[in-house]
Amino acid sequence: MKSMATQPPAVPPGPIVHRPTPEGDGTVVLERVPQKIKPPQMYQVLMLNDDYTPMEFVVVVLQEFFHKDRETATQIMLKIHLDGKGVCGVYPHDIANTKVQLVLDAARQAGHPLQCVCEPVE
Ligand code: TYC
Repeated sequence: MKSMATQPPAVPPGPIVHRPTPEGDGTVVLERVPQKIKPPQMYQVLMLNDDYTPMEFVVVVLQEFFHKDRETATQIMLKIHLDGKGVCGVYPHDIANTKVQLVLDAARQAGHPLQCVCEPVE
């Protein structure tokens, strides 16, 4: 069996630059420049309220596709029902888009007009 990682993945070292010294005698210093990395832009997946999708269907979607427990799923569903929309989860772009598509496919398959969208966080 493969052993489990105990450390977070190491940040790859930044590039090395060749910097001539101020003396101008041809001496060059090799300098490691810190890597410029940013965390990925995150996207929140929102579900929108409508008058037709059954509450139970929304709760099950939140449990199955967003891994919410029954109580949390019910709270999110009720928030959407009352406020018009609510956040189901926050993910990198590809995962957020996939979640939206899975929800829309399941809703259409079941004949419900449920709407689900994603938008960048901040
Ligand atoms: N408003 C719906 C009803 O009363 C329930 C509902 C909740 C629908 C959340 C969509 O995203 C939704 N049956």
